[in-house]
Amino acid sequence: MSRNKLRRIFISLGLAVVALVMVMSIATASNVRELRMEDKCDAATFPPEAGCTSNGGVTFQEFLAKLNPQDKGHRAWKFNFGREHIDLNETLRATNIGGEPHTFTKVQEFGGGCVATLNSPLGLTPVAECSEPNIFPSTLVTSKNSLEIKGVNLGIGTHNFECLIHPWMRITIEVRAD
Ligand SMILES: [Cu+2]
Repeated sequence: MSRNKLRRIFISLGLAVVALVMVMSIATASNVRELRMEDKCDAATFPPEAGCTSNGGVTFQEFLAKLNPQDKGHRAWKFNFGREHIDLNETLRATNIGGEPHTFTKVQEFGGGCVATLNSPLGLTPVAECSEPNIFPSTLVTSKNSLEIKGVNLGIGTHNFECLIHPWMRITIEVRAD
């Protein structure tokens, strides 16, 4: 076998390895699990401070009617995941498909949010995380936007997430070893 031919074989082998590594990294990057943050707010009837940008069909009157300790808030405001765990190498992507801003905040214990006017009719007191100064800017997700959290950054175990505006929006997600 000529030296040139051998070199060409080595080069193509090298290129094959590079291509394989690229394919593998793309496969890893697509390990995203989609979670939806939902609401059905109606921009026409919600007060401006609610920041509602859609016509979801639930009027502010209907929303308020569910804001009591028995109903625990309107059911259309929810985190929708369809599963209860992710793997350590996966990424959780929480996308706000509703019309209002929501937070996707990891909390030590579920409790009230940080908005007194929503807490009090529910009979809830704020979670400890409300006193963290950057908690809103770092976990707020406005309509049509998303927040990504890597499993490795959460660590193995169970994690509670809550909306600090609508505190009945809650989910517990387990991160499992791969
Ligand atoms: Cu919310």
